[in-house]
Amino acid sequence: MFYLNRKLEERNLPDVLVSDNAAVIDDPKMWDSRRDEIIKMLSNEVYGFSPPAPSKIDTTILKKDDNAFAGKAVHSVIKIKFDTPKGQCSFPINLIISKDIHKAPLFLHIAFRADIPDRYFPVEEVIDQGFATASFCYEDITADKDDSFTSGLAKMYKEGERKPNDWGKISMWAWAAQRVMDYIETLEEIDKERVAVVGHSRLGKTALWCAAQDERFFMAISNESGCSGAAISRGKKGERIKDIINQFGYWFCDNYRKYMDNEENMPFDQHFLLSAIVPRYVYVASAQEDEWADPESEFLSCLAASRVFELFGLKGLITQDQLPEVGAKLHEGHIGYHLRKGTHYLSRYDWQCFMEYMRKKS
Ligand code: GTR
Repeated sequence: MFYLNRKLEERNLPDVLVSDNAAVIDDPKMWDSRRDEIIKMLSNEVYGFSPPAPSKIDTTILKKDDNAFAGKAVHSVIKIKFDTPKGQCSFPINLIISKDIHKAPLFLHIAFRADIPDRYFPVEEVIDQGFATASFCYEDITADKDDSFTSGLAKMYKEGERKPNDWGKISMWAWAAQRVMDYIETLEEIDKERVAVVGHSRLGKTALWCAAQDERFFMAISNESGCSGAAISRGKKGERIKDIINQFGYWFCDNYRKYMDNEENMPFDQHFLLSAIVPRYVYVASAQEDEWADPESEFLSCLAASRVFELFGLKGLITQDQLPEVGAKLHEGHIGYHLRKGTHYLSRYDWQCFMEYMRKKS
């Protein structure tokens, strides 16, 4: 790996296997406490701290179609309800379970729209390949705009002045996905050990952060998540921390502002986010023309996180010693990766790859 290692060295990354007190992590037994440190660091510096899970969630079935997709599946719309410091909060999810499969693995899609199907979500194809799906629209959690945290979940947890490490909206969307997982855990029909959380772009960042914090997820799938998602920030092309904060500062905690034009001083980089998912599975998808996300920085992040899998005697990304060519599909290791041709989009091809990888690893 001479060439790729050199590429990584050029990024001058902090070592994910050296703890805050400079101890070298060389035994898998040391990983849990290192992982805790990483989650705390990313909470404090990037995404903000999330509140604890509510003591329980309740549900109501809003709609049920027993013959969805030409009779192949049951499609339920379910309201997830839970208590917050300011009263009850709720949001709807779509749950689709094939009638033919018992204990189906499930894709939990954090979605831009609630539509079933949707141009980013070919539900029937997913069902036909033996998976169940759960999904929710992220704006049903809190609006994707700078509204001073006055909408939805944000409002329910808002207390006075915002602290520098209070949660941003990515943390809120990720927390909501965890509440969906609370519900999934109660479902007999689902294989709870095989739940992958999926998102595209801002919601790819969210999917990674969700699985990083919550070990119940079997796999995180990030499609073109780019800046502050899968992509290494040091030496990144396209969108930089300054750009994302200027446009979407409310996605993060305020401490993240420290790193605008100051990436070199971050005590972490985004391979820490992928590493927090180890030894579970990580899938990163890039698109060739998605220069804003920067496929090369997404790919190198996978390589940097692979060292943590090696600590467990596992292989992270399995690749030749070269940057991936367009069309590359690297599905052998504990980190999966593909580079699709085309632009920033969550396509059917991407879903086919996710399903192929899930099948292979299940
Ligand atoms: C962009 C943002 C990216 C990405 C994208 C998206 O404008 O700068 O980081 O999140 O939106 O979510 O589609």
